[in-house]
Amino acid sequence: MYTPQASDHFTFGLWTTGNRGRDPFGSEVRPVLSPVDNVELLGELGAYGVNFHDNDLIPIDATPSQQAQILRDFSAALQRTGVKVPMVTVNLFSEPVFRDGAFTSHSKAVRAYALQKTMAAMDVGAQLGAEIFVLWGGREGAEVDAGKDPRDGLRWYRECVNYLCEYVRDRHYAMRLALEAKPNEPRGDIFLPTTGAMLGFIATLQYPDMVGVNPEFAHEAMAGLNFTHQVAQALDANKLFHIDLNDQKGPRFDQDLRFGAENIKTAFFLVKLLEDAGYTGMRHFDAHALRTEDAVGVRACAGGCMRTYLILREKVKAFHADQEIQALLSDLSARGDKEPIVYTEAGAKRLRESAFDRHAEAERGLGYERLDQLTMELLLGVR
Ligand code: GLT
Ligand code: MN
Ligand code: MN
Repeated sequence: MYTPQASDHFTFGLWTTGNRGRDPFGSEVRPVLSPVDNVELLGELGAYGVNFHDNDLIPIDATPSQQAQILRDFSAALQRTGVKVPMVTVNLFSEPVFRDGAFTSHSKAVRAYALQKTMAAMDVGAQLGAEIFVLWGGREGAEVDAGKDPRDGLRWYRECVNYLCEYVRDRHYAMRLALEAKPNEPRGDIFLPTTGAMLGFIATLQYPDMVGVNPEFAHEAMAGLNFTHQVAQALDANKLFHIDLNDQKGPRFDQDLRFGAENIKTAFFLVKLLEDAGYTGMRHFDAHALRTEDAVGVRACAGGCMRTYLILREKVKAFHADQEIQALLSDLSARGDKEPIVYTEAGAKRLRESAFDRHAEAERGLGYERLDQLTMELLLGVR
């Protein structure tokens, strides 16, 4: 029951299962996992797909013939394992040239180079069938507000995203862009720090229909936000193009923990939201094994992400089938009819003249304590 199927659309990044455990205070603890071995691993674990940054697969200084050889080997591994490439992204954060931003750099030459690098990554993605291109602007931001008018940053950001949409259209790529927000790290303050901010920005673009969001659990938790609500807003706007699932212990450095490792109730309501909404996109786990782990721990992390998702999906079914929970919910929905509130002049006049007993309506409690306890008991396995 908890064995991943292709139809579950579980994906990982080369940078997640291939994460070597480096942190700002210590070097790598795990050996290199080649892209080909990584694909084999994901195939064995039952993942649907693999995602990567351009330089996770092709080193930045690779010659054209080296690139061709890497792509041949990688494609052969994909063929052998049946693993797909649903999403590709670009690394616009590691190179020193991007130290003050890529799309938001003061330097027009740097912005142009960022576009060049992104177009090349899009070409690779299109060749491998990727339909989503993620943009995570980790270096787009500031520590010092004297250095840049943030409005300039946003204007340059917009120019670049518009440019990339034009490129995708020109090339007839079946590719949509997904913007990933993060409040901070590596920058002191990253521009467009939350999914809600991204949604506002998307509305200002030239081709808003081509651009959506890739919310990450840990990133919204770093900002102290309710991830499920952020994702709900993205779904409501038809902008949930992709999702990064992991976990995080509150506002601190980005932990990218195994999905469900910390906030099990939020993870449950997130799975419920995705399943109830009929979300058909990829469920990407942007999680990596703890630095304490070896190759066995890497498997435990990736396998655990998928298994927890599937367990929670069963719990969602149990929630919908639980008579006591459903009785409380129907009691809530019985408090008013489902007709939308629509303005008419006559209706507004009637409403203005009608009497409303605000005390009577405010008397009854909502029953949320009981509902939450029942949810907890269901999650804890005693229901
Ligand atoms: C980086 C970041 C992730 C993003 C990746 C995509 S890169 O690992 O921390 O959240 O999803 O660029
Ligand atoms: Mn992410
Ligand atoms: Mn993260």
